[in-house]
Amino acid sequence: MSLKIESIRAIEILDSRGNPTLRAFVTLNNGITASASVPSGASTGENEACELRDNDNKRYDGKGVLKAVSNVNKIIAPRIIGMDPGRQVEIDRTMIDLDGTPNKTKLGANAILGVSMAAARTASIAANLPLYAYLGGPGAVRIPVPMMNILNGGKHADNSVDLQEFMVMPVGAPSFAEGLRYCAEVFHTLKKILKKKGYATAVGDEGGFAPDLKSNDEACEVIVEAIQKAGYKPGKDIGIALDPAASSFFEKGAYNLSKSGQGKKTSVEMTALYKTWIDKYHVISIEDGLAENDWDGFREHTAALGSRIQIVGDDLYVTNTKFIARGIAEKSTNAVLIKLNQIGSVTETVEAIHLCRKAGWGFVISHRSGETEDAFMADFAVAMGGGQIKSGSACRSERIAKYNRLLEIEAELGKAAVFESPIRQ
Ligand code: 2PG
Ligand code: MG
Repeated sequence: MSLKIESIRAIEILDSRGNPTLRAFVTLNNGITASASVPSGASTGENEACELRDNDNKRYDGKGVLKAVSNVNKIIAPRIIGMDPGRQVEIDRTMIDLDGTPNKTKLGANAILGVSMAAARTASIAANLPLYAYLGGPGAVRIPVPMMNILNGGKHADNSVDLQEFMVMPVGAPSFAEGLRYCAEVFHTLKKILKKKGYATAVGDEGGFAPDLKSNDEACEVIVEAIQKAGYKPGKDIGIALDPAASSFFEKGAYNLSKSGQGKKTSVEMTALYKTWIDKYHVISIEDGLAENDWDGFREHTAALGSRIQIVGDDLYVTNTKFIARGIAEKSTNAVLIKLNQIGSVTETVEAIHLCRKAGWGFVISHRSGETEDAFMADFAVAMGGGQIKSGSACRSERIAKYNRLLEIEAELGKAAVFESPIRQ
């Protein structure tokens, strides 16, 4: 019996913020069924593929996804049913063509990606392979170093910190399991330090603490203190990664650090500020240090800092080969943040990664601030072998689901597993 997709359906579910998102199910003619759920961002890049929402204010404040669900059930399903589940590129191209718009505005990237991921997962089960091995082949043995977000600010928290994410990377750990332990211990130590200083220890959207610190500097200081108090060497065992998400505080041509009261800065001044943090706090990676349209600023930013640390583009590229190609030509960064739902299909995400590899650039597989319990991206990170994953804090099950899946994969691979940080200080 040749394998064929027999049915496809979608439902509306909730993400980690309690907002609707889409889950798609793909069933084969041999009875195998698998599903996949689509995440959702808050600090979204303006060029991201369209997350189709109903805009019906009577439901979920307009955020319902019933149109996208219906697009899966009524438009995508009839075209994909009958196809071989192993032909991922063909499945994805069919949906992209069916949509026919540059940013998937007709069917919705949420509709297309849900089916794309569910098809891959169903095919992996049919092939009797774990998802990472199905997508990455026998060479998929590299477990990524986590970029663990332990302090939240910016659009992800109501506090006085402008920068969105302060993360720790266990670059000196011998394995993923040990690295995760390092990070979780730092997270718990940080909680004690914040408590002692009289700060709140409630968490933000990605599970990092969201205290009302006095400044962005203080955020770095308490993290370095937490690394040391947990028994690790900053820079050697654990480095700091930042995602300022600078588009969210770029206003009228200036970087406005208004939450912390540090005032307005030019891109050159921002780069100078980052340099002081690299020198003082063992910062080894900065993502979206400047705004998404500041291509000139990024060139200078990377020329100034790129030989010392990893410079990652997120909103700048939105996982889109068109923008990544421009970045490579202009030396805008030296790494790319990869989010499946920014572009809207597994095939196009893999294409974005190919481009990074060709340029010798790093890439980081990333979650969104609105997530689900689906750990697809953990398998995807191992399959792509880039050695880095960003999946939030050591708290909130939608974040932990990815880390736990990586623990499972590392254990399954046993001696074959490789854990090697692509960046060090
Ligand atoms: C980011 C992401 C994930 P969001 O900016 O990198 O951390 O946030 O999903 O809100 O875009
Ligand atoms: Mg980002």
